[in-house]
Amino acid sequence: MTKKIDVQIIIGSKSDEPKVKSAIDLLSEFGINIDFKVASAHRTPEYVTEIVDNAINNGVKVFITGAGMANHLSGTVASKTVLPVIGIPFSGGVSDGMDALLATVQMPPGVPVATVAVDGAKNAALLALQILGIENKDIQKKLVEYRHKEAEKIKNAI
Ligand code: RP5
Repeated sequence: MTKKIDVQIIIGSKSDEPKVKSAIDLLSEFGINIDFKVASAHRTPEYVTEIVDNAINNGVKVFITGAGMANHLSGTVASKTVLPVIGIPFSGGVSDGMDALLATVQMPPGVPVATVAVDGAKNAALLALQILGIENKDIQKKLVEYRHKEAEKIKNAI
């Protein structure tokens, strides 16, 4: 089935779902067309390829990929496209996410993954919005409003 996709989100396991929820919520709040899938670079490599190809055919502009442990999902997706890939290392595994952080960030020269913090789903969504915002002034405007609102929350915290 064909549907316009702006951001393709892929996570390595259903068990990762709560860790990506904040990204899905924020992108939805901004009215972004997202597609969300679970697929593993190790357990379902062909399915990862299928998702990437389908997203490209449907106009995707940014990928967000998240996995724990040996997060090869982000690098694998990055190897299949020249579109930006934002990788989220998930907590768990060795030193609660250090393994996934290194697996995500330590890409060899030539195939970058824009890596956010361990469990940094919200920043992954914000970075995706900033990328989409380059060509879309409405998104930029909403991002400025979002920053102001967040700043107000801090100022009013006490
Ligand atoms: C990774 O292994 C997944 O992204 C998940 O974070 C971790 C454990 O996966 P499950 O055994 O819960 O499916 O590939």
